[in-house]
Amino acid sequence: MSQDPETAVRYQVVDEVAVLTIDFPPVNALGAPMREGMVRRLEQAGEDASVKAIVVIGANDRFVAGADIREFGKPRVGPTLQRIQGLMETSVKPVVCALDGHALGGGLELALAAPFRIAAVRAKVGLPEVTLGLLPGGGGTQRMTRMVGPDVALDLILSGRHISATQALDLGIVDAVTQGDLRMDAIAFAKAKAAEGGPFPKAIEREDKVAGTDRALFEQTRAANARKWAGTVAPFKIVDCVEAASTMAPRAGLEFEREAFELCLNAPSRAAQVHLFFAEREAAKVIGLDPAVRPRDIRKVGVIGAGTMGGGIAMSVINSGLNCVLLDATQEGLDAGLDKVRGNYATSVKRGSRTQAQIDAALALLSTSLDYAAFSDCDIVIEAVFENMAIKQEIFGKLDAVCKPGAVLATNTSALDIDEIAAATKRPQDVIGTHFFSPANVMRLCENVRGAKSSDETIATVMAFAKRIGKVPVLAGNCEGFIGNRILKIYGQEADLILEEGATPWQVDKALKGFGFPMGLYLMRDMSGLDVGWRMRQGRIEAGALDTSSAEYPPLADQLCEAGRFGQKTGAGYYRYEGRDATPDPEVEQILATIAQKKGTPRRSFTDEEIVEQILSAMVNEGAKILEEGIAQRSSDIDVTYIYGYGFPKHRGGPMFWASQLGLGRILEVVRANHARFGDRWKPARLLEARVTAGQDWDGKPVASAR
Ligand code: 3H9
Repeated sequence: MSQDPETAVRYQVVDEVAVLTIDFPPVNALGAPMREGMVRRLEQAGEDASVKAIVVIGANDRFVAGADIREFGKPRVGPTLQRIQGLMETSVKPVVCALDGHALGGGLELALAAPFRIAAVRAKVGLPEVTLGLLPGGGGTQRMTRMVGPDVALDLILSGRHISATQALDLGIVDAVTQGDLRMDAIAFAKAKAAEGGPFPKAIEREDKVAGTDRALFEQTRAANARKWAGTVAPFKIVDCVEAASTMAPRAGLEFEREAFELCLNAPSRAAQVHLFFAEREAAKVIGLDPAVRPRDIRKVGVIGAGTMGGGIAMSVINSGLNCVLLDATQEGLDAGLDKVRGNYATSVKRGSRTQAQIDAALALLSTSLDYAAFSDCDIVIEAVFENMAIKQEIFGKLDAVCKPGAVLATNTSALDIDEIAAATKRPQDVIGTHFFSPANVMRLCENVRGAKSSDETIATVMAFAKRIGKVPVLAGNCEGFIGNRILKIYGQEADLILEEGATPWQVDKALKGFGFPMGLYLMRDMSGLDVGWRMRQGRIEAGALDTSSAEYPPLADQLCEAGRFGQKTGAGYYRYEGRDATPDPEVEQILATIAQKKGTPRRSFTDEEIVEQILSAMVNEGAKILEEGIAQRSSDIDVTYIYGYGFPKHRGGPMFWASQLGLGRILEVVRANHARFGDRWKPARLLEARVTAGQDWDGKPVASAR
C-alpha cells in the first residue's frame, strides 16, 4: 500500500477542471496518506488559476470505502476528514464527487460535504458504520438527516445497508446517475456548475427535511429496539445523533455527533465488531494452500435431499444466480420440499425483502430430479440427507458413478467422519464437508470440513463457492463435531451440569440472554423439541456408545422426556407452557434436586456472571484444544463460526475474542479451579497454559500489542 500522499491522490487538469484521483489500494480507504493527499490537492486546485471546478474520483472504478479501519484504536496522525470536508464545503470552485463501486461510511460522508455528487449506475452507497459498532462520525448523521429526513436517515444508518445509485438519486443523495463515462460526465457536470456560479448548496445548512420533526419518532425507535440493541452502544447513539440533526443548529449537531462517535470508538463492542470484520475476511484464507491452486469453476450445483436443509441450500444457490438440481428419493419428498421453498419465497415477498421478479428469476434456475443421472454435468453436489453413515456411503458410491471427473462431492454432515464417507468413492481427493446451518437460506456460516485426502483444489473450490453463494466460509479439520458442534456439546453439557449444581433453567437462560445470546438454551431446546435428541441418545445407549452412569452425564433431558415433557409442543419441557408463553416450573427444580442428591453433587447459588463465565470458559478451553489440534486454522475462525452459525452476540466478538478481552489468565484460573473440582472434563488446554505463561494472545503475540 502506498504511503505517499502525492500518489495516494493524483492531480490532473482537464478542460479547466481539476480531477483529483484517489488511488489508495485496496479500497481507497481514508488512511492518513490519502487524507494528506486530499488536503494538498484541494489546496492546489483552489490556488490553480487555470481551474474553474473540481472533480473527486476514485481509481479502479471505486470511490472510497470509508475510514481506514486499521487506524481505529491507534494514535491519530495526519489531517482529519473534517478538514478535507471543510475545504470542499467552503470552496469557491464547485466540487463534484464522482461515485463508482462503493462509497461507504466516511467515503460517503466525504462526498456529502461536497456540493454535488454524480454516480455511475452500478455504484452503491451506504453508511455501514453500525456494523462496526460505530456511527457515521464524519458528519454523516447530520448531513444525511438534513438531506433525506430523519425517518429515512434512521433506516439507512441503523441498517447500514448499501443502496443502489438509482435509489440514492430518488432520495436526493446524489444529483445525477450516469450509464456513460463517469469521469467525463463528472467533468462536464462540474463545468456546467462552474458556469452557473455559486453559492453552492451545503447539505449541513438544509432545513427543509427536518423542519417540524416529531420527536416521538426517536422515542418509538428506541423503545421498539431496546431489547435487540441491549449491550450495544452505537444504535442508541445513532438515534440520538439523528435527533440532534433534527433539532439542533448545524455546528452544535456536528459537535454532538463527534462526542457520540468518540464514545462508540472507545466501547468494547467497537473493538469486537472490528475484530469480526477482519476475522471474517481472514477466515476465507487457507493457510498453506499452494498459491498456484485456483478454485474450479462452479456453474451447476446438485443438492441431495429436499428437506429443510437441502431446500435452504438450494435457495442460497439459486439466489446467487447459479443453476441447481434438487434430488430426493421420492416425488412426495420433492413436492414437499418445493412447497417449502416457494413458501419461504412468498414470505420474503410479503416482507418486502425480495420482489416477485427476483423470485421468478431464482426459481427458473431450479430443477428437480429423482435420478442421480441429473448430476452428470454438476460441478459440485452437496448431500444433505439425515445423519446415517450407511446411507451417506451409498449416496457417495452413486455420485462416484455418475459425476464428471473433477466434480466436488460434498456432504452437509454435522457429525460424521468425512474420511469414512470419502472411502465410499474412488476419488477421496474430491470429497469434502460443507456444513450449512439451519435455515440454510438465512444463516451465513458454511463450515467446510477437509478430509485427510481432500485436495487443495477441492478446498479452494468450496471456500470460493461458499463466498459466491453469500456465505461466510470457515475451514475446519475432521473430528467429532468439527469446530462448531464440538464446542456446542461442551456448551450444553456445562449448562446442564450447572443446573445440577443449583442453578435453574430460567436463570441460565436469563444469564445467557443478558450476555447477548438471542435466546436462552433451554427455551431453544423446548422450542425445537426434546424428543429427537432423546431418541438419538437412546440409540447410542443401546449401541453401548453412551455411558449414562458417568457423573458427567446430565440425565435431566432424558427424565423430562420419560415424563412426556417434549417441550413447547407438549405444553412442558424445561418450562411449563400456556400456548407459547413459558413459565418456570417447580417440578423441574424438584427433579434437579433429586438428580443432585443421587449424584452427591453439592448445591449452591450462582450469579448470572458466574453462569456466563463458567459456560464460556469451558467453551474457550475446548476452543483452545481445537486450535492446538489444528482443527481450526486460527482463533478468529472459531469466533466467526460461533457468530455466524450459533448466534453468539456480535458485539462480543466471539468466544475466543471475549476470552482475550477478559484476559486468558482469568480463563485459565476458572478452568483450573473447575479441573480441581470436577476432574478431566476441565483439563486445561496446553495451548491456553502456554499462552498465559508466555503472556501472549491466541496468535502468540505479546498481550499488549493484541488488536
Ligand atoms: C467509517 O467510515 C467511520 C467514519 O464514519 C468516521 C470518520 C471520522 N479500511 O471486503 P474485501 C480491506 S467506518 C481498511 O475483501 P470486497 C479488507 O480488510 C468504515 N481496510 O473486498 C481486505 O483486506 P485483505 C465504514 C479495508 O471487494 C481488502 O480491503 N466502511 C477497509 O469484497 C478487500 O476487502 C465500511 O464499513 C477499510 N475501510 O468488498 C466498509 N475495507 O485483502 C468496509 C476493506 O488484506 N468495507 N478493507 O483481507 C467493505 O464493506 C468491503 O471491503 C467493500 C469491498 C464493500 C468496500
